[in-house]
Amino acid sequence: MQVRLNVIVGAVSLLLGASAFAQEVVVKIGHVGPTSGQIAHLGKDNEMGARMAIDDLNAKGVTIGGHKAHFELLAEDDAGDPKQGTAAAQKLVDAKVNGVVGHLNSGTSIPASKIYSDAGIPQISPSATNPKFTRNGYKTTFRVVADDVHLGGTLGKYAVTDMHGKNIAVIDDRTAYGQGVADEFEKGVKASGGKVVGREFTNDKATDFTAILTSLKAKKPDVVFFGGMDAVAGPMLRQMKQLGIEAKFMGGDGICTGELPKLAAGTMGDGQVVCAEAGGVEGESKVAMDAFKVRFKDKYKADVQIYAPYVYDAVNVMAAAMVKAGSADPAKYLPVLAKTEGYKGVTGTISFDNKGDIKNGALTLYTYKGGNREQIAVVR
Ligand code: ABU
Repeated sequence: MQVRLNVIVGAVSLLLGASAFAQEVVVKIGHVGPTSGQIAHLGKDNEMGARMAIDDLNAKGVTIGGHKAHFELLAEDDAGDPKQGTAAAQKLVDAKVNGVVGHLNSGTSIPASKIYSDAGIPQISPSATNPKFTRNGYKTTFRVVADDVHLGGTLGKYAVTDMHGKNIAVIDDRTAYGQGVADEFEKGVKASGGKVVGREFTNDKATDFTAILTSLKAKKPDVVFFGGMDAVAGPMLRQMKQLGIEAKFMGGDGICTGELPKLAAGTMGDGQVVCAEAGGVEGESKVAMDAFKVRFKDKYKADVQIYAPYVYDAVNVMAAAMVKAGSADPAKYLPVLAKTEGYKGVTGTISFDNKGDIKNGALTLYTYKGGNREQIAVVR
C-alpha cells in the first residue's frame, strides 16, 4: 500500500515539475551596438554590460507573474550605421523580443526608435545622448543618461569659467551626436561670454585632419572642442601635437573612454583633455559602481570603457518593471516601466520623466593623467 502511495506521489510530483518547467517564461532582451567598425571597443563594452545583467538575473532567479523567468540576450551589431541600425531593429522586432537595450549611437537609436514604437516594444538607450531621441513622442523610448543639451552646455560653460578659454575652436563629425553636442557646447560658450574663433567639421571615419587643424591653428585657439567619438579624437590629438597646437582638448562622452590614451598614442599631455560622461555617482553611491567595475574586470578581463554599467542598469530596470507588472508582455509592463521611480542601480538612482528621460541626470567631468582617466567632479 505504502509503495503504491509513493508511486502516485512521485508521478504527481513529476507532472507538477514538468508543468512548472513548461510554464517557465523566456524573456528575450535585444541589445544593439557597434561591435564591428571603428568604435567596436565601445559596442563590445556595452554588449558585455548587457550580458552581465542577463547572467546575474538568471543566477539570481527571477519570478514573473508566478513563473520562473529565463532571460536570453539577442545581440545585434549595427556598426554605428543608421541603415544597419534599422535593419537590426527590424530583426529584433521579428524575433519578438520583449524589450531592447540600445542602440549605442544617437544616429542609430533615433531611426530605430520608430521601429520599436510601431511594434510597441520598449527601448532603453544606455548612451545615445542626442535630445531628439526622446522628443518624438514615442511611449516606448527611454534613456538612462543625461542628454547633449546638459552635456554640451555644461562643457561650454566649463571651458570659459573654469578653463578660462579665450579663443575656443569647435570641430564636429557631422553625426547626430557629434554635431548636436558641438552645437550645445558652442551655445554654452557664448552664454558664458566666451568667444568661438572657428568651427570646422570632419566625418566619423576620417583619419586626416591636417587641413582643418591648420586652418584652426591660424586662429590661435587655447581650447579645441571635438564633437565625435574617441576613434577620431585619438588621431586628431596626435595630429594636433604634430602641428604644434598646444591647446586644451575637450569633448563629450564619445571621447571620454578608457581607450582614448591608446588611440592618442601617448600624445596627450597630463590634464590636456577634459571630457564628460553623461552620468555619474559620488559619495556612498560610488561603492556600487566601483564594485561593478571590479566584477566586470574579473568576468571579462577588461576594464569598463564607459557605458557598460548604464547598459547593466537598463536591462535591470526593464526586468524590474516586468516583475512589478507580473508580465514580460511589452503592452503590460511598458506602463510600469514608464513610471519607474527611485530604482537604485549601479549608476545611481533611475526615475523617468514623461519623455522617458532620466530625471535629475548627472554628468562626470574627467581629465587624463599618466594615461588614466581621473574624475574632476560630478555635476547636475
Ligand atoms: N553619447 C555619445 C555616444 C553615443 C551617441 O550619442 O551617439
